[in-house]
Amino acid sequence: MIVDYQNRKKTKSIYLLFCISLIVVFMLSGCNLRTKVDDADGKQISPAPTNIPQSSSSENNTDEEPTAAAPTEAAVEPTPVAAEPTKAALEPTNAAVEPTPASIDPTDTVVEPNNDNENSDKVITDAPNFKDFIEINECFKDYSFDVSYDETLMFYERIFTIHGRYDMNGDGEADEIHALLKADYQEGSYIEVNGSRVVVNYCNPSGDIRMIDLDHTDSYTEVAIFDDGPSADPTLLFFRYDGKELSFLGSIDQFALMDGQGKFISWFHLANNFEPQFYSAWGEFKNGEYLITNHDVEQYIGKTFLVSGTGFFEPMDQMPENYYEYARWDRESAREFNETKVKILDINIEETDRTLNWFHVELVDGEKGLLYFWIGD
Ligand SMILES: [Ca+2]
Ligand SMILES: [Ca+2]
Repeated sequence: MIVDYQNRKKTKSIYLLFCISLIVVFMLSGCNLRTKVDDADGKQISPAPTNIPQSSSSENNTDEEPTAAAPTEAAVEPTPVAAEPTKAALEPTNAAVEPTPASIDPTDTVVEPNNDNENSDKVITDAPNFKDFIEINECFKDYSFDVSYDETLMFYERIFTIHGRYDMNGDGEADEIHALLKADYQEGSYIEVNGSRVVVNYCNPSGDIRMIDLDHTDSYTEVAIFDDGPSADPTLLFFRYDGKELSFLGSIDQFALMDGQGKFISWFHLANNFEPQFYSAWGEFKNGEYLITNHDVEQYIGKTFLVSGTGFFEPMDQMPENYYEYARWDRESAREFNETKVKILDINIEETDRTLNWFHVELVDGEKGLLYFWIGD
């Protein structure tokens, strides 16, 4: 009995010990599990919470280090990038051309999708956005030169003496501007800034002269001289002073558009009578010349536009190669358009002459013909 009792007591104690160790093991393993979860959070394995501090820290970094501009731009301007997916899609190669910025960026794992879009957007900014363009006539500075001339002389005999003071190179100091402009191609016209003179050789100045900022991304403000040209086809001559020398930048028709970032669209390269408007080339001033980049107009073929104004229409089923021979410019072929629906079937334009004026179109009643407009002589 005693043995039995002791054995049973022993079995009980073993069972008790077993239970206690089970509980201890269970508790320990529970603690371990919880520790693992905490560690996991601490080591940013969970995606949702870690991304927020990471991206905000990358923003802080970029604030301190302006060189890492990419993530900030992507973070600050997500909407414009998303709003223009077609542009990115139009030029997929561009994104591939510039892979380095994305790979250099240390935070690219967080902002990678935006970076791709942003790269495309960066490249797109090289080509102008048509919405940014306004008429040059609206861009002149609110500044008036002193202009004097002998009013008794006929307009073609006039000699304009011009003086102004304006900071042209952006160093904070006004520059002395003098000009002598002689009408109707008389010899001896010039413009001078702080003693640096440029002779204006072949010019029919109207006497109008203005200040204009052609590109707000540089410190210069340019002088624009109005040239009436030989037969009412006015142009603007641009001059820039760099702090040492005055130079002639080039000229463009007075009714051209500009984007304020050094890019222009000539009136001759605009579908002026079409709504929505489009263009065949844009240009920049480089080395005293107006250099243009062609813009694809094929994309407008097959589309319908609203046309307004006086045009000329020669009925014909096909666009002839010698279309110019069909242009009569007379009353018989003149037609008035007033937001008239016109479908473009073809556009005749050259690689080297981007004059946008010769359209083969279809009218609402099915009539097809050559449509063109008066663009001067
Ligand atoms: Ca100055
Ligand atoms: Ca400027």
